[in-house]
This record gives sequence, structure tokens and C-alpha cells, in this order.
Amino acid sequence: QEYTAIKMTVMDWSNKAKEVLGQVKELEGKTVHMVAATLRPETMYGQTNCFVGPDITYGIYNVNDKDAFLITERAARNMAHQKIYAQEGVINKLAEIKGSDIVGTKIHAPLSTYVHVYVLPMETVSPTKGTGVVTSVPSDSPDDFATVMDLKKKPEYYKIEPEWIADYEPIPILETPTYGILTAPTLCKELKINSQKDTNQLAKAKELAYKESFYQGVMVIGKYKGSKVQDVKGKIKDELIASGGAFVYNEPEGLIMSRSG
Ligand code: ZZB
Repeated sequence: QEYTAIKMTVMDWSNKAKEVLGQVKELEGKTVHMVAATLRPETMYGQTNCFVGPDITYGIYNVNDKDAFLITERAARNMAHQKIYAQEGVINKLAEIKGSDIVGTKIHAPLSTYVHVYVLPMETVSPTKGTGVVTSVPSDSPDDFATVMDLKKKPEYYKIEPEWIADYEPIPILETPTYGILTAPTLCKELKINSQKDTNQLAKAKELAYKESFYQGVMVIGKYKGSKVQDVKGKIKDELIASGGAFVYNEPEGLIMSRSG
């Protein structure tokens, strides 16, 4: 699986992260990027937050003299063999931190309409897919919209400050004949999805959204406004990479056992 890896740069750590990382000498002067794997680079205009799994342990890995990536250990190992680090094959973990401790960190997400956004918790983040860090586009991803709804309804339960999400409304990115300008909210309503826990309905919604957006979608924002998604998806990805906001990340095809089956 080939993903576009989006670099979301840390602007201000949460209080808890400051406590945990404050003593780590190796991080002094380093820029840390939370890296999210996506299949939808054309939707990056609509990023309203970033998700981590609250119970997942992340590492902060050295990339070069200036930069470090916050990702899972598994992703760090995969990246070591993809000409991403200054030293090919070398994994250098500078620190470790739990997802719940990162929640509330302020980041800059490339292309997002919002100047900065916050890191929030999502219960359904898979530790074995992508980087374990997920960028959130509630306009076009049903999982993201459902989770954002949960967070807005029960901020205390999820241990977040309401203002980390309250002012970050979904932004129309593309229009389709079937679902209009807000594909994910429309699908969640039609399929009666009320929470991130509605996993069966969410899988169905995701499938429908992927198909309709790719084959029928037309951009309603950015420099390619008015163009078909199919025609500009690759260009938006290439430009994100050229600007230093993203890179290509390849995920190996699972285990040998599952491959032979
Ligand atoms: C932004 C985005 C915008 C995404 C969208 C989807 C959609 P798939 O299809 O199952 O291979 N993702 C990435 N890593 C994880 C993870 N560890 N745990 C949970 N979700 C993860 O999944 C690829 C998509 O799943 C990625 O693309 C990412 O969300 C999320 F408008 O990035 B996406 C209809 C979907 N729309």
C-alpha cells in the first residue's frame, strides 16, 4: 500500500507532553512532526485536527539534524528502509510518549484552511496501520466525522477541552452529485451513524465515500477548484511533497503467513 505521509508540525506541546518530554536533551532545537498516512491528499484542505490512539505508545525518531517524527515503532522501522532518514537503516528513538499525553498538542497541518489544529483522541486508531497517527477530515471521512461528533458531545468523557474542536467546523472540499459538498456528514446522517463505535455502518460509509468522491468528485476549494478529483489528486500530492509538507510512505503487504493464504 502506498500512502502520502503528511507532516504535521508540532507548534506547542500539551502540558502533559511538556512534562514527559521536557527532560529529553536530544529534542532540544529539534522540530517534531506528527506524521499521518493518507490515501486522500486532495482532502488536506479540510484537516480540522489530528487523531492519536489514547492507549498507543508512540516514539519520537530522529530523521536528520533538524527533524524528528512522532509515529509508531512499526512505522519507524518501515521508514528506515525507504530513504527517509539521513542515515538509511538506522532507527534512533529519542523519546517515547503515550497517545493520551499528546492530546491537546497544537500542530500546523500543511494545506489546512485552519492555521493550526489540535491533537485529539480516537478509539478506533489501528496501531498496525500507517503511522498510528491519523489526520482528520470530517467533511470527507465518515470515521473522522463520527469521532468529532462524539468529542463535541462528551468533551469531559474524552478528557479534552471543548475549544480544541468547537470552532473547527468541517470545510467543503469537493462536491459529488449524490452527497453534495459535505460527503461524510451526509453519509453519516443517511446511514444513521451516531458514534465512532458504529463500525459496520462506518465501513459501508467509507466504501461509498471513496467511490463517489474519486469517480464523481469535483474540487470546490484551492487552486484546482472546478477540476475533477481524478485529474488533480496526483498533482496535489506532488505539490505537497515538493513543498516539504509530505513524502511517500510504503507499507509492506502484511505477514508472510497471510500472503500465502
Ligand atoms: C485523510 C482522509 C480523508 C482519509 C478522507 C480518508 C478519507 P484504508 O482505506 O482502510 O486503507 N487511517 C490511516 N491510518 C490509520 C490508522 N492507523 N487507524 C485508523 N485509520 C487510519 O484507510 C486509509 C485511511 O484511513 C487514511 O486516509 C486515514 O484517513 C485513515 F476524506 O486520511 B484518510 C472515505 C475515506 N475518506
